[in-house]
Amino acid sequence: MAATNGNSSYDARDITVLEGLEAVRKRPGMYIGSTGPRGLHHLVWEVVDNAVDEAMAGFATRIEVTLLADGGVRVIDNGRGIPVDIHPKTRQSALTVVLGTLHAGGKFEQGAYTVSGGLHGVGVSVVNALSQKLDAEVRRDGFVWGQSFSRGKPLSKVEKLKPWKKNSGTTINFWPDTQIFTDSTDFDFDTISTRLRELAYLNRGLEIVLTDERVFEEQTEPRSETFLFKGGLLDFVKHLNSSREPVHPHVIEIIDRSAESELELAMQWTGTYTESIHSFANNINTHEGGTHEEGFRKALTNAINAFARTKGLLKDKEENLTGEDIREGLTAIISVRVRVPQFEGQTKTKLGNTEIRSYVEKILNRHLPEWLERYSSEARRIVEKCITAAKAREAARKARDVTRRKSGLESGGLPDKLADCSTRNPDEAELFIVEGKSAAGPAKQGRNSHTQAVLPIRGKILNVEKARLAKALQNTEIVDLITAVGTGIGDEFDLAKARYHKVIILADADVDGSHIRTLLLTFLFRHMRGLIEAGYVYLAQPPLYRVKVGSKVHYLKDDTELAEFRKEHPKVKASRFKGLGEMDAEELRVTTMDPETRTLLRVDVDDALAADELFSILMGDDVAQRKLFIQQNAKDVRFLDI
Ligand code: 0RA
Repeated sequence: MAATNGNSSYDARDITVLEGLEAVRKRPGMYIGSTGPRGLHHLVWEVVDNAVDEAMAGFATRIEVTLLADGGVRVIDNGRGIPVDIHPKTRQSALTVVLGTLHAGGKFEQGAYTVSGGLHGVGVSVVNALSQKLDAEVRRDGFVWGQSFSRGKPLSKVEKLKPWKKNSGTTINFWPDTQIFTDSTDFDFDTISTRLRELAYLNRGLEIVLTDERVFEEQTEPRSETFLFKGGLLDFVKHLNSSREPVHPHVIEIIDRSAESELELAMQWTGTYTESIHSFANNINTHEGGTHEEGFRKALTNAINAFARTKGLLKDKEENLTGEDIREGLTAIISVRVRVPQFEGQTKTKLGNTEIRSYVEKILNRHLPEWLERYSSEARRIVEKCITAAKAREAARKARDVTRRKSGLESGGLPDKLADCSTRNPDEAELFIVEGKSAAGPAKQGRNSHTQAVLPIRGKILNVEKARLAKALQNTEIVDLITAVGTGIGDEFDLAKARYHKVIILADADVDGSHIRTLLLTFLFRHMRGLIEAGYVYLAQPPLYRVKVGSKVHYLKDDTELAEFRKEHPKVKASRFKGLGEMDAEELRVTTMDPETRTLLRVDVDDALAADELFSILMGDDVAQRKLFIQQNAKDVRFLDI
């Protein structure tokens, strides 16, 4: 509910809401999710979303985001500017109300914006409440206006700063409150850059500039990036497919604007074996899918099958291609704009509007067959790819049946190599996937056999990015893994059948270990994504160093910890573990396995898009791109969130 009434005159009910910013400071989590890094970045999204709303309404064309040297953030847009006129009843400037009132936002009047970003839309006032200082500057009505706040409270009235006949717009500077964000107020350039790039793709023609003016040791010049995509989603798909081999040259693009809703779609098939479909509603990434994706899938399956039949590529007696066959290797971005979005699901990222399912389906039923006819030689290649996928699926099914019988999956048998735990309560059960010949022994001895199971994995398991599932299922390591976890894979995946609620990858800290880790994560991401989404997948953190001071032994995770330790004990000698196998059972237990003393990293693919890109680059064919990526991201494994 908006805190203001429809005709934007304020009454007593609204006045009580004016006290609302105290509530935001008391329970920030209610408004921004958390006061950790995610909540902190939410402040930026909130201000940027307001500026993007101005762009979507057709007024702003450029947004500048600057990370200031003193820890603040500046967001400039060239929209209409937040209104400053004084409301007769409250005798307050609209600017003061927008920034000082909970939920007032910019959307007083129905129809001020056709559509607007939904999820973050808690209002700039929330940012104001959670900032130790916020300065607003508005350029409109012939002047520059300014007002400053501290922790949501105005420090002054709206001041007329100087005449201004040039462009209109809004500038918001804010400094997050260290009393609220007690862990850290450091903004992450890459996180912000990723989101701004995404926004620029989603809003074709909108120029977004990100500048980092903060001073780091290695960095002297401000770092700056400009995002402006004239091709919109088409450019987005090209970008995602840049490390993949397209099956056909043209990216399919469909755009529709009706009075009620808008649809933009871009897609292209590649020679890979996985689907990369990403959807958005009102600029928000709908990780959990929803009605727009459902409408898309239905129309796509129909259109491809109909085309295949009329061209005789699929014979009368042959079965229809399944949706899964059709989507193999497909990269697609679906973006809808909806007047009143309904977000559902665990993380409120599933679009619920039922009318959107039929809207998307209707538009695509009209345009997809048109495209396929017009580019019929490309369409034929697409269908051939789908038919190959169908044959491979049939082969995979057979292979799966065989592995099922072989592994005794149907009789509930478990892999011989698995040292299972005795508890049957998945909530307390943990599975350690242990790489390296010599580590399995100590891990089995060092575990708590009631709650901890150990599955040794030998050799490098198959790179699933380059192989179809049928092939992957010939690999005993993979079959053992699937059997032990219990959920099944792909279509048959069922989270409720997970035998462990922690699946922990334990690999050496060296290059080989990191390769195995990536291979395992790729497999889990592609075929058991639900396990990662549920937060069940972890990385163990074995130490890299052992140091002795007198008779006391310390374990240090990495070079940073060692350097820190050496400040206190400059002369200390450290021995480096070459592999997990060098640790005895007790050492492994204390440092890595025992819940009382270990640390785990939870694997988080909240941002499936970034992960998708990451995996296709890390595991795909383009060696040069992979090298470049690793050089640039050696220390930045973004899909991991502690
Ligand atoms: C309220 C009403 C109007 C625009 C805005 C707020 C607005 C808010 C923000 C926040 C950042 N940049 C912004 N730009 C505009 C409509 C103004 C009109 O009708 O002229």
